[in-house]
Amino acid sequence: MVLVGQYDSPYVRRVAISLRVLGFEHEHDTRSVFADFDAMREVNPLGRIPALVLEGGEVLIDSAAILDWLDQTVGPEHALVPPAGAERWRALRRIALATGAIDKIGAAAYERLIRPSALRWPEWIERCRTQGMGAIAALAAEPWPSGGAMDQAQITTACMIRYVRMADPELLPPGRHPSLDALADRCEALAEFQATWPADYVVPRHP
Ligand SMILES: N[C@@H](CCC(=O)N[C@@H](CS)C(=O)NCC(=O)O)C(=O)O
Repeated sequence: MVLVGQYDSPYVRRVAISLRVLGFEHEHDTRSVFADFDAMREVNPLGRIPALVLEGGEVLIDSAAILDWLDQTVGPEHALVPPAGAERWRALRRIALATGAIDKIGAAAYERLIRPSALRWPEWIERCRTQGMGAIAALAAEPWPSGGAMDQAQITTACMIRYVRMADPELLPPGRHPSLDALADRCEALAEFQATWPADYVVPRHP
């Protein structure tokens, strides 16, 4: 199978890490949603990443759908989201907070960095950042494990932290939320995270 998309996307990265944690052999296609837009649309008609091309040629799109396929394929004993009950709902809440923070801080980043400055809307940027920071504060108040098996709530939250620190670093400086610093440090030390480390946030920037 082939994972399409670059690791500076936290959605691509959470899929890449999950593939590794669950032991799926795969190749990596690093085409860019911006620089290779037409080629990207040949894989995913939405022109977005991630996409996962399966052995038979079928293409899964959207990280949540891809992660659901991975969990279904390995079965409930190995799945990264608990299969039922309170543990599942708690995990889904954390994942929703982390992906919500990515969505809102990502929307603000597109507005701040990509949109030409004359067309930017400061109030909208601040609203999105406020929403993202609310989700981050809620995640910081959650009890995180200090060891043990990796799961999707930890993977997605650690990917969110790295993304925010690249795209809008002043929102999550080290020391503001020590529980999230500890989670990020523990996750990023693992081989699956190191193999997918994004050094930079690469988007077309307008002055
Ligand atoms: N809900 C989607 C979001 C994917 C997404 O926002 N991908 C971004 C990169 S982080 C993208 O493709 N952006 C380009 C665009 O939407 O034009 C998922 O979970 O896969």
